[in-house]
Amino acid sequence: MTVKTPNDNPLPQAEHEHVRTGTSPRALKAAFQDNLNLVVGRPLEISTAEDRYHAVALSVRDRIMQRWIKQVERWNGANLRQVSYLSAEFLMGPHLGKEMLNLGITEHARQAMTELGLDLDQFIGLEEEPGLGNGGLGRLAACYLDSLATVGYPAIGYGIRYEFGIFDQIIKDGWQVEVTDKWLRFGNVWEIARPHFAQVVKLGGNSEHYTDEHGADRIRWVPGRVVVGTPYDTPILGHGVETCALLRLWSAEAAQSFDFADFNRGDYYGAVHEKVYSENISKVLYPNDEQIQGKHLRLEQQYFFVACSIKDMIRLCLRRGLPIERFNEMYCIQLNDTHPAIAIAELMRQLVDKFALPWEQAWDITRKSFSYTNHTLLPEALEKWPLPLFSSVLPRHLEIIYEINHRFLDEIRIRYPGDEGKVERMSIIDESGEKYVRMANLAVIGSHAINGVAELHSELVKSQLFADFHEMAPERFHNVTNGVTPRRFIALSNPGLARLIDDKIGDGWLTDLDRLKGLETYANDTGFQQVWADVKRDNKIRLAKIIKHRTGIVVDPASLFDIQVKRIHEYKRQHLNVLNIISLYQRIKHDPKYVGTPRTFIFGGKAAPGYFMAKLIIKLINSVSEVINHDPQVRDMIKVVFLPDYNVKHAQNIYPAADLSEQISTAGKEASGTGNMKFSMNGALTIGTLDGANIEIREEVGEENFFLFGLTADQVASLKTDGYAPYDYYHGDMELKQAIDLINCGLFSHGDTRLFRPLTDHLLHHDEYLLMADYRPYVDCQQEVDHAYRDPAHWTHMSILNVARMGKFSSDRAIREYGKNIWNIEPLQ
Ligand code: F58
Repeated sequence: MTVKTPNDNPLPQAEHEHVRTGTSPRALKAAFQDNLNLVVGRPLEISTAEDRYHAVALSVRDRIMQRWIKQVERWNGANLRQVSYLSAEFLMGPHLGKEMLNLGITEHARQAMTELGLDLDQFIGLEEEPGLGNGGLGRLAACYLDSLATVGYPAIGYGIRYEFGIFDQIIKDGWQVEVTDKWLRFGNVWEIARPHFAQVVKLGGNSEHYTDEHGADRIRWVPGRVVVGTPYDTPILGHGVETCALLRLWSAEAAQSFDFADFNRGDYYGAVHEKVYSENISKVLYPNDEQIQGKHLRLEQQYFFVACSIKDMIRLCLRRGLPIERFNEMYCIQLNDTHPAIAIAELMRQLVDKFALPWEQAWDITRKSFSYTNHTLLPEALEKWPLPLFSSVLPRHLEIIYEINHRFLDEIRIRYPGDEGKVERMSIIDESGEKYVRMANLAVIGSHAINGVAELHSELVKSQLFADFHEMAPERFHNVTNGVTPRRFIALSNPGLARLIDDKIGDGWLTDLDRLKGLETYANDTGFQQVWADVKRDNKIRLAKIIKHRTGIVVDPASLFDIQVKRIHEYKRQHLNVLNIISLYQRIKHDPKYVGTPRTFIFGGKAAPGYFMAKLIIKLINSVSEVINHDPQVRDMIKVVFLPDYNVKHAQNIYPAADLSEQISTAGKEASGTGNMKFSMNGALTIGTLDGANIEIREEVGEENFFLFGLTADQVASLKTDGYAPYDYYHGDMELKQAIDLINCGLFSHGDTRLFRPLTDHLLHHDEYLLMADYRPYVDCQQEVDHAYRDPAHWTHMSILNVARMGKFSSDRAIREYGKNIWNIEPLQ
């Protein structure tokens, strides 16, 4: 029996049969066998599951390539402006399931495998995830590629092919332990190396003046060393369309000529060292530690991929027959935060030093090409490079930045005579102490458009972070609220829900998410509520099995699944969640007749390896979990689970199973959040603050369908200026005091009263993120949640409305807004 999957739209009959491109079960079966035998080189009988995964993946890839080839022909024929999305991170998630979904061949592939006695889902589960990103920012880049392809904008995502992505997290004795992620161990079938498009990148050395053949004074960069960047291409197919985006990731290698020179001199070890040193550049993704700033290699990484990408764009521009003067007509370059912002200086260098354009013309082209997205207001996350480090890696770029800065500050002095404070704040060079290059200022000055990622965040970008720049040119500031792809985060992750939606409103919603509104009519329909609740229950059973398998903890799928998954950070306040759990625990212990809603609290997320407090929060969650889960008096009421190694693959099993989504950051700190959207799209209700995109989610789903608590961003700011005294809250609230005291007395740490002191002391005496102030409203709001969950029909009604009203948060909408307001381009479709 074949089951219809949502949005399986097979191609017309004729194409079904071709072994490399056909999409019928028969063609897919033949393709699998061919690939297994002729490419993987294994007979079916003795092939391993990995071999078979490879053969399936190759069969899918063939079908994508066919579309890619057609598209390249189309692109070449048309004079289209192309999006270059520059990002140090792309957190793509596993490809196989998603590509089959977008091709519309999942069920045919499943049937083909079944006929061979094989299980497609086993292969989907085997795929190593390319974890080339830390969290939200990298995942956003991946969602945007999916949407660029689906909406039909010509686009290339440029980034780094890290050999080691984000570490794998294991938990030992409650602590996070990092394990290297060897995602390339079995190769990567989705990519194609393109060594003939390799680029040479200079580093270090110095710049020198020379006179060219026309007698003009010119400057050139004489590098200390060079490395080669080889591009690896992965086409990313859109959903239900023939268009692809391209992900082009650069891998660093030694420049051979240098090796040979050393070999010839007999310096074998010197040559090997050079090779190893060069390859280091794309070796490892930096975790989002605070200490990144001093890292020489990190700056080299950033420049490396940016230089390769800009050269690649110039190559393509000239190949198309466009003169370099028209570069900006061919490209809109989006900077995904400041990590690629050095591209501004690099394009200037190319235009001025190499193509000998006058400075003013080069600057005009540059500013028309670039736009910049800011993803954080946290001061410690704003990139700045110590001047000596910067000049040792990029001496010529520093000169160019000085020139950009000099001209810019002259303008400021004319416009605001005597306002040296403004000049200091707006300067690209921070001269307040040790000197730094401020990458955010470079990004703002060198871009025609700047945007934040949710309405509140964009307002704060204008009023706080870049207030001086905004005052000067308000028209350059925009908001584009983030979005996520419903293909991965509904259809692929939650097929049960997708089928249910298809049955009710047809299958067009996946590329037109506003159509989910059609579900509103059924929100009160008890029959529909029942099947809706059944889907949720099935997803919870699936997650419960995973939890049992991965942690040994048994959880009850009938309990409320209360989930907080995201990077561990103090501003995200996982420890506020823990304080509520401890208070609940106390209440149950003290009141034998306590009636409440049984809950399973689920956490997941990685801490940056160098972030002590975040690691201590993980230890606290696990310690509380150990005590509560083993206490016979409470364990039927509450369970606490820390699911290790939160990543895209695991996330796909988590969002669909959530009843409650925890979005509890201190107002004003979370730029947008995107997990909040993924939960809501899967029918979870949110408990959250007025922060980031929570505000817009609440506006969309209706305030009665959202559990709101806590200080607003304005209240946070005034509380801080008025003098915040966390200790007073501790003394003023018995339950809060008990929770903190319980941690301090060693109950969760086998009697060790010092273990969690750094955390509790910080809360009592500093509490930068105002947990103490938000504790009571949070705990009370959790009581409302408890109450609401006891009315299943109403809860399901709210759940349906959450999904029905999530249209705005599709990444397709976000990408269309970029297209219209920032890039000024029209989609192909
Ligand atoms: C995140 N930033 C924001 N940065 O925190 C989140 O609110 C937002 O939804 C998301 O971007 C997408 O806009 C983020 O994930 C990083 O991971 C950086 C990576 C490079 C090192 C510094 C952190």
